[in-house]
Amino acid sequence: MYLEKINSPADVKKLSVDEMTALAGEMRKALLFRLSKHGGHFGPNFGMVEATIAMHYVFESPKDKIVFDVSHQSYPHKMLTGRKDSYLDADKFDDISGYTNPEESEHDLFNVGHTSTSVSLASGLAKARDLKGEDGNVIAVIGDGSLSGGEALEGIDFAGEMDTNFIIVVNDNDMSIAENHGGMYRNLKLLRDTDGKAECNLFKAMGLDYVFVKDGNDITSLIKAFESVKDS
Ligand SMILES: Cc1ncc(C[n+]2csc(CCOP(=O)(O)OP(=O)(O)O)c2C)c(N)n1
Repeated sequence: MYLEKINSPADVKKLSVDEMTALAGEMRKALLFRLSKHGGHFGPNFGMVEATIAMHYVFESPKDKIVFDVSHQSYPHKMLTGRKDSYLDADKFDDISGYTNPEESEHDLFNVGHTSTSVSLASGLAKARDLKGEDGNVIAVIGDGSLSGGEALEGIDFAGEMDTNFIIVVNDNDMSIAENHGGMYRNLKLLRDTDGKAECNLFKAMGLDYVFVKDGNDITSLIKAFESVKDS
């Protein structure tokens, strides 16, 4: 079993793509084990398994800072950052919370549970890094449902003129707690339908560079995309 041997992101970096694919299967089993007995967020975490493996393969957390929106999709991240036992051993279920928590790990940046927070929080980290003359990547992870919240839009607006390393990973799974509403979602659909090639692109219009990944569960294309934006 690969998951049993993962104590930090350094252990993920030693794996081949085939091994990471096997690890993803083990992580889903562990998620199902914990969630079916203990409760928690199923869909958001099942959807983020490969993306989280790829992020920890490419980036150097905790120097590189990953900020999760809501943080209800951070369970795969917890598994890969020293907390796997709380998904493998029922006696350890209560050692961790269902959201990111800086008291649990140096890989968790904020205590959050609200939507639409990650881009603004992460833009503050990026600003602080630059003011202190430090380097490292700052990555905000946000879902399509949370993207239309006011605080997310403020963050994107701010990011568009920061002109510094700042990466926003939009997990557009066309799923939210309720149906998405608003003009933004027409553009997200257009981008999905055109493999990200549509001329009308709300991210580019806000001043950001844009990389499209069609299959968000394909480790190879996720690694390629993250490597293309790392240190940019
Ligand atoms: C301010 C606020 N409003 C509502 C919620 C309830 N809530 C939790 S997750 C979520 C939306 C999740 O959808 P999305 O951002 O697309 O993420 P996904 O679960 O698809 O990964 C909502 C509305 C919340 N946590 N905070």
